[in-house]
Formats: sequence, structure tokens, C-alpha cells
Amino acid sequence: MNFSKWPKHSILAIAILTTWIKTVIVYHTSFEMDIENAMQELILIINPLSFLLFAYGISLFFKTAKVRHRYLITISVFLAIVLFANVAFYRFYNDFITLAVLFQTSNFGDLGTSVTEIINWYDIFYFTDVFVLILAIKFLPKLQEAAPIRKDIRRAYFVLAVAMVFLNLGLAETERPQLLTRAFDRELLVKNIGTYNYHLYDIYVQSKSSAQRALADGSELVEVDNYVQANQSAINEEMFGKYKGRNVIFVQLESLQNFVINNKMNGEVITPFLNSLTQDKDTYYFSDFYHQTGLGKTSDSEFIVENSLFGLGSGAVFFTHGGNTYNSMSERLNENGYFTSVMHSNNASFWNRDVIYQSLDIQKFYDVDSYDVTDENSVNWGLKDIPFFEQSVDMMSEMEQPFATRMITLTNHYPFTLMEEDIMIPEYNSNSGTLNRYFQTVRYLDESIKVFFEELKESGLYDNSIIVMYGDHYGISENHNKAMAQYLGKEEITAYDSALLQSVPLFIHIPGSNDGQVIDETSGQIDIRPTILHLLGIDTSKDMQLGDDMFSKEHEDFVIFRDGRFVTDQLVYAGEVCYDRDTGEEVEIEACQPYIDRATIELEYSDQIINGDLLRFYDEDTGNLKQNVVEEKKE
Ligand code: GP9
Ligand code: MN
Repeated sequence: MNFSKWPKHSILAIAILTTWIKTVIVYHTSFEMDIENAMQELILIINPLSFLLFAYGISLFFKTAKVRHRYLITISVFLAIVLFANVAFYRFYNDFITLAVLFQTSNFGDLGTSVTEIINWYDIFYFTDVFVLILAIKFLPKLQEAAPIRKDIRRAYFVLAVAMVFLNLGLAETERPQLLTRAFDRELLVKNIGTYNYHLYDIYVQSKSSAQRALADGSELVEVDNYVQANQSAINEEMFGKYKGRNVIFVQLESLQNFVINNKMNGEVITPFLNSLTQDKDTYYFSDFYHQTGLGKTSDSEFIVENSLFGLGSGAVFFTHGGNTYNSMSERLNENGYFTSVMHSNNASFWNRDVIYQSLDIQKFYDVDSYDVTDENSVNWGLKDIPFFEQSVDMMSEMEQPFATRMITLTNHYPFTLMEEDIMIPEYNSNSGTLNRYFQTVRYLDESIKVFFEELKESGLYDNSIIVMYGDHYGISENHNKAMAQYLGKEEITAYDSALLQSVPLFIHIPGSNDGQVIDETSGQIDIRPTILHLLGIDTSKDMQLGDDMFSKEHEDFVIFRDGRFVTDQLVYAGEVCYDRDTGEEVEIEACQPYIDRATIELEYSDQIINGDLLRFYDEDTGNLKQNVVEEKKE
């Protein structure tokens, strides 16, 4: 072969191509990534390219061929190590590496002994591109003389690289809207922007949060603590400890909004079973209860219920602050002899659950691997709710009691699709397919809860349990306002309507309590933690929580949304307008102002706690700052 005919920068091309091809092969052979369609496959194939063009392209700035080559080899070795580290990590954890996990060395405890089992001799193939590059540099001798690079060529090269970034992000956005803002899953990130870009993104997210963490010293907590203490309501003596020792089963009802309860769609009852609970002698149905989630959606609702704090205003706290210290509800339950768990048939890494559940002290996560999932029993996002409940109750029967578990349903999730055999009512007839199908999946969810109750009774667990069920967040976004207006028989959906539509149902079902009622106290997810812990007789007066016991006679009708909107029994504040709740008429902003101020303060305190990781300074036993922090401050 006549090497002198080779283009000058073929070494750069070789470096890019070999690493690119290797990375795509590794995606397919070493990670289990569900590829659902040709577009996803295309994104997967092109996603390493934009990063590689930049990383290797920097070599174009070096003057001599020797330095350029050295740089290329260094980068290829480095990238091969990064990719291989992910492969090895994945073999053990079924997840991609995050910076946070790398520094949480305790996670590697179980890894230590098994490194030899994880790494094999043939892993050397993960470095194939490095060898090819070295050989190319060695055996394509004419290239040594390559001249410095022309500026216009370099410019064209980087324009191409930038275009690749936009192409990649554009395709990813169509496949997964809000990928970067919601950042819900490492696998999705890797699938869409590639491993290398994913690490850059992770470094950005983690360094932002660790900078905020480093600047905090705990003194901020004093003010927050004073506020929390001053705003706690007196407990309801009658209710406190009334159901001590019972199992608690939380059920997060995916995307279930309150407007379907006790309502019909073209003459069809949508939630017959839940409707019956609103009249039931053993159920407290909270009819003016709201979700308080932000972009983290399902994960935010989990976070709020566990911690009685808000999620974050941007991104998902599960993802950005999974390693924080928390005083979770599960931690309290553990201390009181409970076995705590979450049951949800999805990958453990989704929403970073595998990581944050450790911080929340949840003892076990029954993830997708705990369930028998087949093509026949799944639809949409995975295992259908009816088999999910059936299989879960089997596992519950094996749990050590008392237990507290949180079940997360899945079928009533966007895009709200069902198998033919599970359709119980017809679609609605609006211009929104989403809303039309929503009624059908809600109907299915309702049926699954009925089955769940039956199974619980059969298993013998029912009588000794409390079942707490709530909608996790809205299912129908404002994009479907026109269809919603049609359904609700309104001319349009205003900001006022939208705020009230954030209501989700809450049921606290206590077999044998014989005290069932509809409670119209305005409240939200943040109130669940103190309410339930108090029913079990667990004191929370020293806990850094922003919610309040809904059974307390002093509980205030006031719920704050993550975006600063709020609802009281008299007012609705939305779109920076203050409304009279009864009439929906606009009123003077002064009426809302005191609540606006409190909403601002509470959201800010919550953010401070999370961003500063402040609970690491807090001693929940005494309700004071940890002693060493106080001493350090004195010095
Ligand atoms: C998946 C489920 C869905 O595990 O929690 O999350 P969502 O999209 O509803 O936030
Ligand atoms: Mn959800």
C-alpha cells in the first residue's frame, strides 16, 4: 500500500472511527439497553460521535505530529478506561457510574472481594481501539510529517462537531422530551446522549451540588428549625398512636387526579371502587388534597412523602441529591421496629432509586427483578397493575411484620395505553387522544385496587394494616386544556382552574376503624409523613419537616405548590393572580400576600436543607445542631 497517498489527518479519523465503532459495539454487548424503535437505534449509534469529534479534535491545535499523536493516544486510553470502568460497574450494579457513587465508597463494600470475578482476561478487547491507534501511528510513517493544520479546516471541523451535538440533542428531544431537565434515568441519558456526554453532564450536576454543599455549615439550620417548631400544630390526642403497630401500605396511584373521583365520563362511572371508598365506614377520604411535585414527578412525590420537604425547583432531587443525609419516614419506621420497603416493577436505577433509597434508609427495594414480568402481563411501561398487586401481596405475606411498604403503580402512565382485554369503558371523545384514553387507564387502575383489597383480605394481612393511597401527580397536563374544558363543561381552563386541577385523591383506609369520613381540609403530600407517623404513635416533634398532621385540630387549610402557587380554603394563587376560591374572581393581591410570603419562605427553607445537605448537621434525637458543629462554630 502506498501510504503517502493517505490524507494528512487520517490518524485523527482512525482515532475517532475506532473509538466510535468500539463504543457502539460495547453498547450492544455489555449493557442491557432496551431499544424500542429504529430512531432509538439511530440515536444510540450516533451519540458517541459529537463527543469524540471534540475530544480527539483538540489535537488539531497542536503544532507537531508527535504531540498530536501523543495526545490522541492519551485520550483514547483515558476514554477506554472510562468505558471499561462502566462495563465493570454495570456487571455488578446494572447501572452506570456516577461521580456521587464513586465517592460514596461504602457502596463498593460488596465489590471488593469480587473484582477478580468481574474482570476477565478478554476484557483486553475493550482497548482494541487504543491498539489500532498505536499501530496506525507506528506503521503509517508518512503521517509523521503532517504539517500544522490550516485554520479554515479547523473551523469547518468544529462547526461539524457542533452540528453533531445539535443533531444528537434534537433527535433525543423528540424521542424523550425534557431529557436533560428531568434527568430521570442514567440509562436514558446514556442511550440518548452517549456515555461520554453523560459523564460530562453528571460532573456538571454533581459539582454544582457539591459546591453548594461545601459552602453550608449548618448555621442556616437554626432559622429553619425555629420556623418548623413555631409552625407545628398540636397533635390530636385521640388519633395519636391509635393504630400503633399496624402494617402500613402506601400506594402511589400513578397520574391519578381527583377530578375523576365520583364523576362520570359519557355516562360511565370511572372509578367505581374508589368511589365506594369515599362513602366507606373505614376510609378517610381527603377531597381537597394536592400533589406538590415538580419536574421529578413520581420521584418527587416519593421524596415529599418520605421527608416532608419539597422536591427541587429544577431537576429531580432524587437524581441531584441522592447521597444527602435525610431524616426519612422510613428511618423513623425502622427505629420503631418496622421492616421498610418499596415495591415497584421497574429498573432499580430508574430515577436513581437504587442510590437514594439507601440514603432514605429503605431496607429493601422489590424492583423489576422481584416480579415475574412477561409480554402477556405487561403493557406500556411494564408489568400491569393487576398482576403487580397480585404478585406484591404474595411477597408481602412473606415480610416480617410490622412492615411499611410503598407500592408504585404504573399502568395509568402516559401515553395511557391498555391491552384490548383490559379496556372496561370506551374512550372519551375530545381532540386529545391522551385525555380520551386516560379515563380507560384510570378505570383499569381502579379495578386493580379492588383486586388488591381482595388479595389483602385473602392473605390475612388486611385487618392489621393501614392502606394509604394517593395520586402522585397530574396525569393530564395543560397541553390538553381544550379537551379538559370540553369534559368539565367549561369555556376554557384558566390559571385558577389549573391550580385546582392539581388536586389528587388521598385515602387513608383503616380496616375496622369505623370512623370513615370525607375530610375537606386543604392539604398536600407534604402532610402525609407526620399524619401517618402520628397514627402509629411515633413522635415527630423533633423532625425537620415542613408538613403538618392533617388530623390535628390546628391543621391549616393551606397547600403550597412547588412552583409557588398555592390553595387555601378561601384563596387560589396562580399565574401571579389572587383569586377568590369560591367565585373564581380575581381579588386584590393583598389578600394573598401573607401566604405568598410564607410559600416563598417554606420553599426556600426546603431548598436550603437539600442544597446544603443540612440534615447532616442535625441531631433528630435532641432537635439541636450536632454538638461538633456547635463547637466548630465557637472556635
Ligand atoms: C417509573 C415511574 C414513572 O418508575 O415512576 O415516573 P413518572 O414519569 O411518572 O415521573
Ligand atoms: Mn408518576
